[in-house]
Amino acid sequence: MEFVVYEAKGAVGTITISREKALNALNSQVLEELDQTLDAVDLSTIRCLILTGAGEKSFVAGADIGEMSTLTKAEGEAFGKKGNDVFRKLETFPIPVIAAVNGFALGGGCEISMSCDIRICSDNAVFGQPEVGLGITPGFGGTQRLARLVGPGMAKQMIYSARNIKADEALRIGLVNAVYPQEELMAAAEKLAGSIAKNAPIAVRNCKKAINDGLEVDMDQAIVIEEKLFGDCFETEDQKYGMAFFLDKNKEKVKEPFKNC
Ligand code: DAK
Repeated sequence: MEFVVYEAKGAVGTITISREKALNALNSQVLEELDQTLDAVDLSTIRCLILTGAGEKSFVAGADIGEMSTLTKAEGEAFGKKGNDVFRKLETFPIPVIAAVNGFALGGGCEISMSCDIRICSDNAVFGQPEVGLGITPGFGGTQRLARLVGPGMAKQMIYSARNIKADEALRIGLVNAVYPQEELMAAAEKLAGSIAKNAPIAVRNCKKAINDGLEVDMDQAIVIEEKLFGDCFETEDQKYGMAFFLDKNKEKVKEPFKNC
């Protein structure tokens, strides 16, 4: 692959969008490579993913404006569909995905970070939806996911004014969970991913599904979704082991890693 690098370390996989000379902007090739990379993740061993950008300046500076500027209507639709499919694949990916936002996250860059489960960022990160300044609306889910994450009032202010915000403001409005010095970001992402990967994998996957699916329906339906996914855990060896370990009074016993079962 030319623009996407994938590295697996233990139970954590890291996807790096690596098109530094264009600040990791998303062209169709990057989207296609991301799609293929996600399809190739070995879900029997990987329990958490990190998504980041190459370099210290930019996570993803948006969709590729050069490529978009010459698209026909049909090509624009195909580009939009490709982006939306990949973003949705990330959002519904069976295991959690952490966005380690290491600089600019503008337009499609902000949107791809919002398709991830958790966002942490470096102190030089800048978030924004500048699309209205380009004569378009956010097209990779920005109007929907930003409003759900930070509330409609703040999302409308950011989107209508096309104003970028810095890391400290992103933290204040709840767009990111934590801010780190640039040089500490990846270690923090790996530590967080490791803390997720050590827990019972099917339970973690079911939590992701319960939260995502539950947020799309009313509370009565959401509770039923939760009940079903809770019940499913009782068919796993990890549930039996996790509870038996707790109930075992032998304090000398060392907890074994959870299996994928
Ligand atoms: N696309 C293409 N190239 C980009 C780019 C982008 N989004 N952002 C930066 N680059 C390139 C620059 O053109 C420059 O290339 P060279 O001139 O060196 O060849 C190189 O990266 C370095 O950028 P700058 O020289 O501009 O660097 P600065 O530090 O001065 O400025 C910046 C950094 C991030 C503030 C600036 O580059 C900038 O404003 N970039 C554009 C940010 C932006 O507006 N992003 C939003 C793009 S719109 C759709 C769905 C979704 C979308 C579209 C359609 N459908 C459903 C169809 C999404 C739209 C967007 O994301």
